[in-house]
Amino acid sequence: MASTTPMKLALFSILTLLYFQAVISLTPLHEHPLDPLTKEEFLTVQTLVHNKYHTSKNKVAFHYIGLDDPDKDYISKYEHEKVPIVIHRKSFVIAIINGQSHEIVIDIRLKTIVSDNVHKGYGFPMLSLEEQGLVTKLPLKYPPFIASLKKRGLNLSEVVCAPFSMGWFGEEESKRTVRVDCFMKENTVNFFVRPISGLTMVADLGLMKIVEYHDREVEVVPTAENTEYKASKQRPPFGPKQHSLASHQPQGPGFLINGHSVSWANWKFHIGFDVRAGIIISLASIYDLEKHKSRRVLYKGYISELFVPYQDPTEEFYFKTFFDAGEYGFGRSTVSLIPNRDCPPHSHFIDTYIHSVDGTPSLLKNAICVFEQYGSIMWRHTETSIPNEFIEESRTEVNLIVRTVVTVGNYDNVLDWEFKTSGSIKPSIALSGILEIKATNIKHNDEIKGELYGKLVSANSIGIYHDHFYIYYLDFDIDGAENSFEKTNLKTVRITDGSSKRKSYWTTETQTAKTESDAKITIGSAPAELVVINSNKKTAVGNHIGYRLIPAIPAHSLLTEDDYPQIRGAFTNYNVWVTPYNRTEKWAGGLYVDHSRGDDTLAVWTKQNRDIVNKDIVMWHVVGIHHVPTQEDFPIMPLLSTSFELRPTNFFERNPVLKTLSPGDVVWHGCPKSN
Ligand SMILES: *[C@@H]1O[C@H](CO)[C@@H](O)[C@H](O)[C@H]1NC(C)=O
Ligand SMILES: *[C@@H]1O[C@H](CO)[C@@H](O)[C@H](O)[C@H]1NC(C)=O
Ligand SMILES: [Cu+2]
Repeated sequence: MASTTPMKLALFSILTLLYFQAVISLTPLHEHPLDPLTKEEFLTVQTLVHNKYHTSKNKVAFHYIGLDDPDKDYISKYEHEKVPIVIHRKSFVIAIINGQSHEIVIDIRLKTIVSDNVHKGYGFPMLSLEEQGLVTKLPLKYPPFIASLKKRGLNLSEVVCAPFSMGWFGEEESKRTVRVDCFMKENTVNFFVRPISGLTMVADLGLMKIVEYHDREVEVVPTAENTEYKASKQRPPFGPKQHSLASHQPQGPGFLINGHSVSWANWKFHIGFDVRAGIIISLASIYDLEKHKSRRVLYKGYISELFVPYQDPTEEFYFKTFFDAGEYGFGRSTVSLIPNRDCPPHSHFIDTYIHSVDGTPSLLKNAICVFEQYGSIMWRHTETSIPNEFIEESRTEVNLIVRTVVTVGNYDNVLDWEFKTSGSIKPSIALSGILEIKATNIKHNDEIKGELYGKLVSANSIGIYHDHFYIYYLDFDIDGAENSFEKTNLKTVRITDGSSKRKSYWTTETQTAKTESDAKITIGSAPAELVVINSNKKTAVGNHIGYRLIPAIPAHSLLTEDDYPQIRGAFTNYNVWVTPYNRTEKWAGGLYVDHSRGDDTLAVWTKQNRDIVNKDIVMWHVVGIHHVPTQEDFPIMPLLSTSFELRPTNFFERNPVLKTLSPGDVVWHGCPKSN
C-alpha cells in the first residue's frame, strides 16, 4: 500500500478504503506471518501433541503455546516480494508430559511435529491458570489449616487463598512447588489487604497437595473497614466530580487496521500477542515525506520479563521475588478492557486467544485497544520581535495509543505503546491495584520498635518495600538491520588559559560500543546520550542516522549481586544492554523462570562479550519503580507511572512534522462554534 502521510490521508482515504477492501477479498484476515495463533491453529497444535502423547494415563499439560518466531530473512522476503508468498506458520510449545518439560516445534501448515526435545536444565515453565486455581482450594480442605483458623477465630467460608511462586534460594533440588497464602474476604472484596499471618504453606503442583505446613506467631488480621473499592459499596459523599466528554471524530479514526496490521498517519506496524509476553509491536516503520519512502525503525518490541522483589527477608515474605512474565505469563494475565473506562469512546478493540492447560483456545474480548489521543502541542512559536508583524504558529498533536491491561494477582499493569507523528515511540507503564500487605499488631508509628520492612499504610497494615522492574526487548532495525550503539558523554571542560570570561563549558565525546561489555550501562551516573545508529547511512550534513533512548528516572536493583533473587533477576544489573540478535535470546530471565537458578539470563549471555558493531543488534532497557508504599496507595492505588521515549536522532533531515497541519475544528450540530 502507498504510504499515507497526515496530509494525504484525507485525500486518499477513499482510495485507501477501496484498496483495503480489495486486499481483504483476496486474502483472509489474520494472514500475516507475525499474527498471533488463530483458534484453528491452537486446535491444530493441540491435536498434534495429543495424537503423539495423550493416553488415559498420560496427560499433556500445555504451559506455553506461541508463535515460533519466523526468521528475519523470511519476514523481509514477505515484506518485499511483490507477489504473495506462502505464509509459513510454526508454533513453539512447552508442555509437561510425564513430569518432563517438552519443547515441541510444530509446522502448522504441514501439520507435523518438527522437533521435540526434553528440557534438561533447571527451572520450570510458566504456571497454568488451572493449577493456580486448583492449588488455592487445597488449604480449605487441609485439617491443620482449618485448625489454625479455629485458633485465630476465623471463618473458613470467608477465606480466599492465592498461589505465590517460590523462587530459588540455593537448595540442591527443586520441585514444582508454590507457596499458598490466605486472606479474609469477610465484609470486603479487598481480601489482599487482609492477610492471615503466621502460616507457611507449600503445595506441590505435580502431586497437587500441601507438602509443608507451619503455624507460627499470630498477628491480627487487619480490619475490613475502609478497604472496599466497589462503587456499589461506597457511601456518599462521592467526589471530586468529573465532567463528561463526548469524543467524536467526524472523519472517522485516522488509522486503518487490517487484521493485526495498523497504518496510522506516517506509521505502519503490526500488533502481535503472546501468552507470555503479552503485546508485541513489530515492523514499525515511519514514512519520510522528503525521501518518499517508509523507513524501518523497530523490528520488534515487547516486555521480555518483570522482576518484583519484595524487601522483607522474614519467613513470611522472603520468597516474594516475582517474575510475572516467566512465572505467571504476562499475556495470559491480560484482562478485557472496559470500554469508556480503560479506553476512550472512540477506541478500536482487538480480541485475542489465550490457551488453557489442555490446549484449548478461548477468546479474550477487548484484549487490546487502539485510539488517537488529543490535547498536547506538537510544536509552536509566538514571534513578537518583527516590527508590524505578529506571528503565532501552533500545531496540535494527535498521538496513537495501543493499550493493554495485565492483572497479575493484586497488581494491574496499564501498558501503552504511544506513537507520535514526529517519529517518537513512547512505551509506558502505569501501575494500579492493591499493595501486598503484611499484617501487624502495630496500629501507630509510635509503637514501632525495629525494622518493619515497609511502611504503616493503615492500622495493622504494612505495605512492604519492593521494586517493579520491567525489561523491554527492543530490536531496532534503523533503516536496515546493521546498526551500532553509540554513547555520547557530556563532559565539563575547564577554561584555564584566560581565553574567555567563562571558566567552564560542556561538550560531547562519542564512543561506539565495540562489544557487549561496552554497552552495559547504568543510567544516571553521568549525563549521556544513548543512540542506536546506522553507521552506513548519513544525513545530508553527514550525521549518522539514529534513534536515541530517553529514559525515565532510572531504577537500579539494590540487592547484592550474590543474593539468589538477584542472580535470577541479573538482567536488572544494568539499565541498558545491547546484544547481537539471536533468535533464541528472547527472555531476559531465561526460558524457564519458575525455580530458575540464573544460568540462562541476559547477564550470562552477554558474558560471551560478542561484537556489536554494525550488526543486527537488540537493545534491552530496564525501567523500574522503587515502591515505598504510602497511605494514598491504600486501599487501592491511583496509577503510578513511568515511561521512556525512543526519539529520532538525525534520522530525518529536519523536523519531520514541519508541514503537518493541525486537524480541522469540529462544528457541532446545534451548538455555537466554541472560541
Ligand atoms: C461464616 O461465613 C458464612 C459465609 O459468609 C456465613 O454464612 C456464616 O454465618 C459465617 N459463620 C460465622 C460463625 O460467622
Ligand atoms: C544464540 O544464543 C544461544 C544462547 O545464548 C547460544 O547458545 C547460541 O550459540 C547462539 N547462537 C548464535 C548463532 O550465536
Ligand atoms: Cu508496587
